[in-house]
Amino acid sequence: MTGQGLSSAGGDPRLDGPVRVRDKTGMAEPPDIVVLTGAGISRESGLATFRDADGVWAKLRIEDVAAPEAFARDPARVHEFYNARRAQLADAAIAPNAAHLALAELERRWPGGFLLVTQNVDDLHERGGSRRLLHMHGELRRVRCLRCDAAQAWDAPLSVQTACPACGLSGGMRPDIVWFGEMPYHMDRIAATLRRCGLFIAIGTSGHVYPAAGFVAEVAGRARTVELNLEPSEVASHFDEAVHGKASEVVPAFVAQLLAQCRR
Ligand code: BV8
Repeated sequence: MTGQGLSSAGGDPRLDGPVRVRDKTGMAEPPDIVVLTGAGISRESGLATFRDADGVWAKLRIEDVAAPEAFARDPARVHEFYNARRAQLADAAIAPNAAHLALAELERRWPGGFLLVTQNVDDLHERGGSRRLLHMHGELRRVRCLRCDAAQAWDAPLSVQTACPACGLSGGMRPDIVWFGEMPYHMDRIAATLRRCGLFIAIGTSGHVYPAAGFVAEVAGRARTVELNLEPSEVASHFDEAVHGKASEVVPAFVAQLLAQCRR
């Protein structure tokens, strides 16, 4: 098979457009795949989900730690919440699981276009080998300065006293996370890719948070839609197919089945 990558304007290899491929027989192209992941894919790596019984929102209120108003009201509390999660992510015990690895293999071997959109702010997809990846809710290991808007990688604790390395001012450093009420990142690129996709796979997400939960409705009827989740999500009725089980089991099995089909 020969292919011709369509690189993105910015030249960022992680955002290369779909690889258009025709096999020797000129058979129809394999569908472009969009995968959406949520906290459930990282659960078996040791990171809590949000809405399970032992989840993050069982102990804390969104309004207190994951909204701009919370940060304006009590920045120290919000910094404490994200500093703890950033420190946990740095723990050697937290590592990509078989589901993360399977998605990276699918990206490498799928002959059609591929994009992984994650709601997760951890870096387990990158560490598992994924490259065509968009973090629509931001990243735990990045921070942004409200004074000069510079964003950068960051692994240390953050506080209101932290001075921005770019502008030198303190008091304005925040986690580079999309809070409730804020516009998610990369929405234009996600919308354009959803318009082209022929296979939409949602993994480990409750279908509770919008706009991510609305993606399946956008593609239903013109793309094959599959939900891989521990249990039916709140938008399960929009999916053509579902496989319920742990991500580390159902995702590798589904990826193996997909790759076997495209080899035929
Ligand atoms: C927006 C921060 C518009 C990062 C997150 C008022 C104003 C504006 C918007 C709204 C509003 N009221 C409501 C909205 C919309 C709002 C929303 O959807 N609210 C909900 C509560 C109803 N959305 C927003 O605010 C979004 N912004 O709409 O902006 C706008 C328009 C114009 C101009 C400006 C703005 C922003 C949404 C992003 C918010 N940030 N988090 C962080 O701290 O981590 S969202 C948060 O939920 C996380 O990012 C998380 O990823 C996301 C979704 O949760 P899930 O990933 O699905 O996790 P959950 O625990 O829910 O489910 C886990 C699933 O896994 C379960 O189904 C479980 O069964 C399964 N599972 C468990 N274990 C396993 C498993 N599956 C497989 N294997 C396993 N082992």
